[in-house]
Amino acid sequence: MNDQSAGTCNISRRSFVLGAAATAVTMSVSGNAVEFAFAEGEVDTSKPIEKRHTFCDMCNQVPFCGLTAHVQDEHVVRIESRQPFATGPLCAKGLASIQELYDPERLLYPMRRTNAKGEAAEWERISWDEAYQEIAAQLNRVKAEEGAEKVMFYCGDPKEPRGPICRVASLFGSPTLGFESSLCATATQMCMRLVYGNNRQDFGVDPSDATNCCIIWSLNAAWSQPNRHLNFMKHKERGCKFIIVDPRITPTVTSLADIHLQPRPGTDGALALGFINLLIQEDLYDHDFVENWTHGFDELKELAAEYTPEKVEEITWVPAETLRAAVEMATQNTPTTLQSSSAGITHTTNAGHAQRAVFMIPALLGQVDVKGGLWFGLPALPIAGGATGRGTTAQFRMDKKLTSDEFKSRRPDKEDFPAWWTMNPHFQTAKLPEYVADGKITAAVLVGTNAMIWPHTSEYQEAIKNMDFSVAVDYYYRPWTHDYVDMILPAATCYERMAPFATFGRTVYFRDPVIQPLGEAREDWQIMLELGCALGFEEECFGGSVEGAIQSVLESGNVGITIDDLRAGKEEGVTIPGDKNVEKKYEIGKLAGTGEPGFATPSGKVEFVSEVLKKCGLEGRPVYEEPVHSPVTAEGEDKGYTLVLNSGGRLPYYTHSKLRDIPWLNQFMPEPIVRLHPKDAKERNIKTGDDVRLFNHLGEINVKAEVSNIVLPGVVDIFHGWHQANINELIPRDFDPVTGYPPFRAALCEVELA
Ligand SMILES: Nc1nc2c(c(=O)[nH]1)N[C@H]1C(S)=C(S)[C@@H](COP(=O)(O)OP(=O)(O)OC[C@H]3O[C@@H](n4cnc5c(=O)[nH]c(N)nc54)[C@H](O)[C@@H]3O)O[C@H]1N2
Ligand SMILES: Nc1nc2c(c(=O)[nH]1)N[C@H]1C(S)=C(S)[C@@H](COP(=O)(O)OP(=O)(O)OC[C@H]3O[C@@H](n4cnc5c(=O)[nH]c(N)nc54)[C@H](O)[C@@H]3O)O[C@H]1N2
Ligand SMILES: [Mo]
Repeated sequence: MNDQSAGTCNISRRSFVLGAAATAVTMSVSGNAVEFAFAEGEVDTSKPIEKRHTFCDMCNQVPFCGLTAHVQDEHVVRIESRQPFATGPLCAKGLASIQELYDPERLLYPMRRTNAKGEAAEWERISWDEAYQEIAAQLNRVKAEEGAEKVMFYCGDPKEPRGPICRVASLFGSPTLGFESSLCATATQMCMRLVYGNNRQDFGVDPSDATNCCIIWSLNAAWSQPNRHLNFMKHKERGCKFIIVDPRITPTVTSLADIHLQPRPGTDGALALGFINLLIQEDLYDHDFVENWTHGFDELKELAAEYTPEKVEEITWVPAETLRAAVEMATQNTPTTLQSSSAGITHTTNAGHAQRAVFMIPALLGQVDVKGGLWFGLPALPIAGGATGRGTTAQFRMDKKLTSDEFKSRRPDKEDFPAWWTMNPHFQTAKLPEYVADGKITAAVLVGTNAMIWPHTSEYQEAIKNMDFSVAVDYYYRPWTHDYVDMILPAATCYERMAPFATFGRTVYFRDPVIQPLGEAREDWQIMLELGCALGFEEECFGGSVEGAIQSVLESGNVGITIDDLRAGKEEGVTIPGDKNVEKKYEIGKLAGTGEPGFATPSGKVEFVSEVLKKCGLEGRPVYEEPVHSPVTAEGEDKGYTLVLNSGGRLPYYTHSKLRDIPWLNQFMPEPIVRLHPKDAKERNIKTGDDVRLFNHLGEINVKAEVSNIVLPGVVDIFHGWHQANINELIPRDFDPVTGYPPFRAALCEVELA
């Protein structure tokens, strides 16, 4: 029996779901479709089959890829890419989603823990009514005795439930609203806002037909968003040049790169300053733009001057000549755009400054808000919701309250991460262990949460274990987390839910559930709305009705469409007319939000020196700092590990801690693998297929070795989220002061034969 002290995970007990989802099945794949029969043999085509649409939920780009299900007798018997639809085709994960829907390991009933935390968890099935009553009683008790802010409302990677989570947290009165985005997209978005004042260009801008050069700085869409990669390929074939900055030789590099800058992980800040320095020293920057529309140029110039190509080579391992060639390519082939990502650069302790330095490049190139360059979109539809509330509006989420200083002042991250606190409606969860230890958080609602995503996971497990009460909502039992909670609720998958709708630009697609939820699973929106009712907000939560909530979103968004219009437009989507986009909106007062020319930053200009950061007591210039701290133990011993631990580079068939048990996907990488360069492998006498120990001062895991030149000598590459080998146990809890991000991509470790 497992003693369930923090840092452990008992995977042998994964099969305890109270009731299997479906009986045995057979499957066949044809083209981009998958067929799935319930009895032995083929689907019975003599019986009526109805096509119904949904959006795939196998990764976190939700609701995003269109999926069409063929339904017979209320069973999904075949799935295929939805057409016509804004995105597609489905990837391997999407095609395997049918195996998740009918996975016998799915959670299907609410369950309550019957023994003390710290012992191996035992569970009993309870009714939804019992569950809601107990959760409401516990949360209302904490609110009455200690204050509403001590209840954390948290949502992990799933993006779809975030709107109603915001609403319920706000109604309940807790500003302690957390998202997995505090390790993901938010840092990049913050940096974009710090430099340009808004996020209309998100993480950068993909190439359009006008683009002649595209810099992709740390994005591997070939594996993380394959249908987006198809678009990059289209521009490559047209003749657009590509500069790719990535420490690995990914399929994005091999299929697109004219120039590959391959830095030591975590050194992007120095590389970007080197790029900037060359633009300035060789007088390749746009003088007009810099003079009229930027703030802090002289300070940037002085800072960057230290980063000569030779010094940059020393720090980053990128040859001086390759950097020079990249600068030449970017300046000789305008319009030039730049696209970055939600991970990669920001997973280091220098995240905020490094990502800002990268984003300053298009401004120096004079490529701001021009077609083919860093072209700013129009404001999103009010019902689009953004990452914090897909398919909702600011009114629905109650953003006014969530973003007010008065409400936020009760948030625990205020002192630790002042820039984050200033800019975001959700708190930086990095110091959750400290907040629980200090009694600042004592209860939690954890939707789609896996503690494995956090650095040095055991401290977060311990925190969840030490809360007075916590309830999780998930598809599966995740031992790393659920071993430490008091209650688990079963969530309905994308085949079984209605909300939210999907928005692409001005086009909105709606779905009705494809089939009824299996067992007693319920959709996340319904769970949050019903919980809101149980907490005393019956009217504000529409009596628990998802349709009522969607109707309210549409009304508050004031976009002139109803739920009936969306239903009627289910095939082609409903397109809402909008304004025409024009170039250089900053010149005509269409960007700053005040009607004045300029940008929505404190200086009204593109900020090379951030006034927001300075006001928060932080460095305003994009200074570079070494990301890799020598791992000194608590006792002061320097272990001298030299291999750079680069963890989390996406794999095409897994999403974070998910999908390892989906047979069609698991075949591609059945066990965790660490990739090492042949030179490092040889020095350690390691061959492909060997069992190895990967370790540092924080812990160790056992994995298989793969000798590969995907990485440079001195770097190892490993995916996160393996239950049996959680790499995050080895990631130190050192946090970037601007964003609060940990060094997932640039810790240190050693590898040896097991
Ligand atoms: N070492 C390392 N660690 C990382 C990263 C890295 O690159 N390296 N990346 C970080 C990043 S960018 C991210 S986004 C995080 C992601 O990390 P997580 O948020 O943990 O992501 P997942 O494992 O995809 O999902 C979490 C849980 O949500 C459940 N779930 C999935 N969909 C739904 C749903 O619709 N409803 C409900 N209720 N539950 C659902 C899953 O079953 C799972 O248990 O990991 C971070 N951690
Ligand atoms: N199949 C699949 N798709 C996913 C996900 C998944 O888990 N599985 N997760 C989704 C999520 S939550 C996210 S955030 C996105 C992320 O999407 P991407 O950013 O495309 O994904 P990654 O592979 O994490 O990182 C991109 C590249 O950054 C490189 N990189 C690593 N360290 C550094 C560094 O220090 N500097 C630079 N310049 N580059 C570095 C990696 O080698 C990698 O090739 O993917 C999404 N899509
Ligand atoms: Mo992410």
